[in-house]
Amino acid sequence: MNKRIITAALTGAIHTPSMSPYLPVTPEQLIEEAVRVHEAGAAVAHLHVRDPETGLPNADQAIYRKIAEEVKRQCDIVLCFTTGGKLGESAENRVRVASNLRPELTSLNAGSLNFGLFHITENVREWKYDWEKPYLEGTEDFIFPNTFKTMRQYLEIIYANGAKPEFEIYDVGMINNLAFLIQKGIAKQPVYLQFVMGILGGIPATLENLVFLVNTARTQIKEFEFSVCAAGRHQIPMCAGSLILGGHARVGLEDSLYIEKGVLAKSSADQVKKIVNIARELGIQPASPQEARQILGLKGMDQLGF
Ligand code: KMH
Ligand code: ZN
Repeated sequence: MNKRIITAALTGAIHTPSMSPYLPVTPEQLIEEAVRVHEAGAAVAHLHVRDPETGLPNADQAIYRKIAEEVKRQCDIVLCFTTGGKLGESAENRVRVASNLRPELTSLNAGSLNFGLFHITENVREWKYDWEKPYLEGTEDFIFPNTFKTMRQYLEIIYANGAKPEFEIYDVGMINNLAFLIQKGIAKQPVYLQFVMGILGGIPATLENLVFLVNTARTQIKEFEFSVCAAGRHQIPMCAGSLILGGHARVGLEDSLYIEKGVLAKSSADQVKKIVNIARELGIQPASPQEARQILGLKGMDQLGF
């Protein structure tokens, strides 16, 4: 059976509460969303956490644990924890979740980039919280730091805790970064690539660029699985392109707040259902969490730290 991994990125650290009433903020909302996306066909839930009162992204370990334990109690979805965290979070705080929770999967951002969000403030008429506008506008002068040193340090921690890194690739040079880390024995094959497309500061979300990324990865990295996530209106078309090229797909309100032009998605599960329907029309079935574990070589739920 042609099985592919559908990931749902539930909340992220990009969108802010004033942009959508459906953006999950509290642990309870995130737990509900993780179960909902599992029912809709997602095999992996990608998790960030936020201050439950204000929605400000953070790296609160107690909140991570509360969500992880409750979701695990309710379903067997794979949990992928971000090591990207809130924009501007310290390197130590970002990666702490890997040693605290000993998850199966964590992100690993494979290079630094300008992470521009200042332009998305235009379509918000009224701000609920004081932090939102400065957080977004501040990205005009923000570089998302992922140096070779922090990548090495993160990978040591991730591997020491039995997790697999999902390498976030925002541009073609990051494939070269990863090829270097593999060659030095710092990153282990087979690797799992998440092509992150359409971020201002990264590679534009076009099919030509996706083919370019896949071909470059085939040239520079021997064994890999790849997935695609794309910002905003590019989300579904680029995920469909990934499926056609043999890849996996990531949707979720972290990357797009919409289900179609001008219509806010009420849940990441709506986007999961949409990409699952497209996959099925292409003769592709969504992988179950267990099948995703086999595809990615994950350690299984009996070795988690939660
Ligand atoms: N926020 C996405 C653009 C991470 O969390 O470490 C990429 C991402 C990376 O999800
Ligand atoms: Zn993320």
